[in-house]
Amino acid sequence: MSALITKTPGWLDWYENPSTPRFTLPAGAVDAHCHVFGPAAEFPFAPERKYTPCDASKKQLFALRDELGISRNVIVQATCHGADNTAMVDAVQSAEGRARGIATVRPDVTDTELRRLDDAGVRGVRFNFVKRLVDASPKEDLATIAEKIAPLGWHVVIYFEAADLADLQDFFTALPTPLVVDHMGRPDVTAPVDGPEFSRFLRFVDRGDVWVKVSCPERLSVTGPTALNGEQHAYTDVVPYARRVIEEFPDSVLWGTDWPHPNLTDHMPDDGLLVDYLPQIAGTAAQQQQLLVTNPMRLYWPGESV
Ligand code: 0GY
Repeated sequence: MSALITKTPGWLDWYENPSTPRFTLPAGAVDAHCHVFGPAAEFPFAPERKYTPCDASKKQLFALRDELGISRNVIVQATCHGADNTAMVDAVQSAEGRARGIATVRPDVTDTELRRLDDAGVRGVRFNFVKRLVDASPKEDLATIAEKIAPLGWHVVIYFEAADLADLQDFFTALPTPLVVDHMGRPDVTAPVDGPEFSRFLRFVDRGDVWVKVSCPERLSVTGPTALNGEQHAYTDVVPYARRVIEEFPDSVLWGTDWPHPNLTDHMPDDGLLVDYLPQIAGTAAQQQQLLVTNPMRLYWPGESV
C-alpha cells in the first residue's frame, strides 16, 4: 500500500483501505468512471447541489489508480459541483495526459469555452436524469448542448433509472453524438435478466453508437458483497446483467470504479473487491482486454498506444 492509500487523516474519513486485488488488471487499464470532490476549500461545491460529499482529491484518486494497477482515468463531473468544472479540469490537467474529463455545461456555453475544455482533455458532457441528484433540465437545453459539442467529436454520457428509459429513449436516439450509458442504465437486478425492462435496454444499445459502462455493481446489488466458501464474491446478483452486456456488445463496453462512491450509505465498497469482480463479468482475457483497455482507449485516447 502506498503512503497515501494507508488510512490517514488525509484519506477519506468514512473509507476503509482498499484491499489488494487478486486479479491483475491488464497493462493500460482505464477507470472510465470516477470523480473528484473538492477539496471544498479550493473548489467549493455548487449551491444547487442535492448532497454534500466529503472531499475526495485528485491526489487520492491518483494514489488509488496506482494502487489498483490502473493506468488512466476518465473523471466525470459530479452533480455536487454543478456546471463549475474547475476541480475536474484541474485533476485532468494534473494527470499529464493520463486522464480525460466529462463536463457539465449550460446551453449558453460558448465555443471558446468548449475549445478550452477540449484542450484541457474533456471529451464529453453528462446529462443526468436521476431525480434524487438533479432537477430536470429542459430537453431543448440539452439538445442545444448536444448540437454545440457534436463538432468537437465529443459524446454525451447519460445517467438515468431503468424505469425512465421508455420515456427518454426517443430523445436519446435523436441526439447527434455517440452516447455512453452510466451503470448499465441502472437495472433492477431482482427482475429477470431476460425481462422486458432489461430487454428494452439491450435493444436501445443495439441501435448502435451507444457505449455502456458495466460499472457500479455496488449501487445495483441487493445481495451486496457476500462471502462464499470463505472467499469474497462481490455482487453476484449483478453479474448476469454485466455478462449479458459484455457478451452482446464486446466492442462497446467500459468499466469504472465510481470512486469515491457518493451517496452510498449501506456499505462503502472496497475498490480492490470491485477489481476482483471483473473476472466474474469478463471471463476471458480477450473480453478483459476489450473492456479495460481497447474500448476506452478507442473512445478517449484514439490513436494512442497504451
Ligand atoms: C455516480 C453516481 C451517483 C452520483 C452522481 O453526479 C453525481 O452526483 O453521479 C449516484 O448517486 O448514483 O456515478 O457517481
